[in-house]
Formats: sequence, structure tokens, C-alpha cells
Amino acid sequence: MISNTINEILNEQINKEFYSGYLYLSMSAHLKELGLCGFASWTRLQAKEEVEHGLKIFDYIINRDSFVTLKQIRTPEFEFQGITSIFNRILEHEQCITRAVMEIAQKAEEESDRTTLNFIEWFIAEQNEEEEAVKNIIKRLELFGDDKVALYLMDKELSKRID
Ligand code: OFO
Repeated sequence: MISNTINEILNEQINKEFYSGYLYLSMSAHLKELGLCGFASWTRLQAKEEVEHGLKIFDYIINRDSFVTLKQIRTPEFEFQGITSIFNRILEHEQCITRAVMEIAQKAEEESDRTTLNFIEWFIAEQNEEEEAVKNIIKRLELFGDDKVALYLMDKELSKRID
């Protein structure tokens, strides 16, 4: 069984992960409207991944004989100012999630809860990967600026993501 503090922070994290999914879906819809099907598909797959993250925590709480408390998921943003700003927003959001994950690790450490610490390490590595992937996309978007051919090629490339 995990402590109340850890239980609470993990339940909050489930909500953050599901909210991330909502945010990515909202972005995906917008990107699809713009005709950027590859970017839309990339963010949609990311949404799916976020739900999986939430479920991973959901299962962990239950496996530790604790209680899952699902909270309301807030409405995601739905107005965006162009492709680069969407990816800057993603980076900002992921950095915020990274801080939340680090806080869980910190709390687990304070409580000498090595099982949670071990569990959350997967998320720390995952956050690092996600931030890196988004930074690479931003770098290229900034580099190519308004070049439509480059955007077309990037869209094509991102459409190849399968999971
Ligand atoms: Fe769950 O990794 Fe992004 O938010």
C-alpha cells in the first residue's frame, strides 16, 4: 500500500496525463483542419500515448492496493496561432509534466518509497524523450520558416509515425 500523499499525487498525475491526451487531440483536430495531416496524425498518436501513460499509473495504484480517484478533465485549449506556436505550446506543456513527474519522484524519495521511485523512473526517461522529439520538430520549423515545401516534407515525415 502506498501513502496518502503518494496516492494523491499519483491520482493527480492520471488527470494530467489524460488532460495531455485531450490537449493533443485538440491540436490534432486543428492541424487536420489546416490540412497538415502528418502533424495531425503525430499529435493524435501522442494523445493515445498520453492515455496509456494515465492507465499505467491507474494500474500501478491498483496493484499497490490503493485507490484510484478520477477527477474532472478540464477543457483543453482549442485556439492556436500556427504550427510553430503549437509545438512551442507542446514543449511548454511537456516541461510542466516533467516537473510534475519529478515532484512525484521527490515525494517518493522523501518517503523512502523505493517501489514508486522505481516506477516513476520510466516516466522520467519518457519525458526526456518527449521533450527531445518536440525540440527537434521546433528546431526544424524555425529553420524552415515559411518554406511551404519544407513544411510539406515535414508533414510527410511525421505521417510515418506508427505508435
Ligand atoms: Fe505523458 O508524457 Fe507527455 O504529457
